[in-house]
Amino acid sequence: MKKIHITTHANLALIKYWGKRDEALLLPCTSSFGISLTALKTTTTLYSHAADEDLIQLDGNNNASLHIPIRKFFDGVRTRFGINTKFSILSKNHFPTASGLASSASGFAALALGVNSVCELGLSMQEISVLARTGSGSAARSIHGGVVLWHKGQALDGHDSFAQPMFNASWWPELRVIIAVTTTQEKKISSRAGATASKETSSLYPGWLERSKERLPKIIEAVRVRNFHTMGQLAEADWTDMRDVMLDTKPSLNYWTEVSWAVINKIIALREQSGLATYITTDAGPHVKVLCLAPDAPRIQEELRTIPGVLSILESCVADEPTIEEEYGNFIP
Ligand code: 2P0
Repeated sequence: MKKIHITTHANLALIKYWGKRDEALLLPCTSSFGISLTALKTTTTLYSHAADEDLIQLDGNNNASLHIPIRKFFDGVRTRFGINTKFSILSKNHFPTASGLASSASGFAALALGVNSVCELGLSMQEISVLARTGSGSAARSIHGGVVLWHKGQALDGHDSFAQPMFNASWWPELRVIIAVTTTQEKKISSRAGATASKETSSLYPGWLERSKERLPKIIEAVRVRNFHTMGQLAEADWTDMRDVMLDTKPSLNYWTEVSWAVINKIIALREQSGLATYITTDAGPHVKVLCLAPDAPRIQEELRTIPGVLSILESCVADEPTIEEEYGNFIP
């Protein structure tokens, strides 16, 4: 029998995914673009067995409600590939989960890579990305390391909505993302519910879609020529647009806290007053992700440490490809 150990990383969007053209298949309204982060690592162990049900352990937390999307994902895999076995899954996020640090992205990416290997499905990376997407949209991006483009696709069945690797981890070794962690609490409104509400109720949503589409080729080019200012400006503009859509949603989605705003204001002040090359993005949560280049990282960390309420600071480079290790033996759940 084969047991698989997978290491994946969450992928931070610089051009965001927020809202779906198909809610069931998790097909996005926008293409998105992001970087895999070394600091947001997930390790997952997976094997198949003959027990009556899937056995799931997440960070030692056995809260059954967290297992529902995972069971649904494996039910989908069994139906689609005609598999009869159940699975044992042990997954650990080496960062705070469900609070806006993309734990579902690295988690479902690992499950898609893992099930392909355990069951020897022989899927291409494109097909693995599509499979990961059925667990959680952003997981489509996390099956790769480096810098990734997730095509929104056109097909109704979603086969062309997958992530494509654009630049590997060594493309831009000086690039850093510093994450100011501001809570260990889970967010009150999930990304899934929030994004649907934004699409349905925010009058700003269509405008953001248009601008996001225009920004995408520009940011790809900025990364290609390693133009940090252009990349940062485009990423921050896309975040600002998404943030305004979130705040304009009825009822308003306010994922940020006073501590988040203190961090954001500090970074903007550093840029405007000291000329520091640094930009901001956040996701559906209160943590703030600060983009910078390696020589400026110590100064930014130092400044963030002075802000009351910043719980920890994670410095990240662009992560390598996921790793998959095989172990053979007789595994009994
Ligand atoms: C992103 N986010 O592009 C965006 C930016 C949050 C803000 O992908 O419903 O957990 O499972 O497909 O992937 C979070 O959304 O949502 C997300 P589902 P997911 O990274």
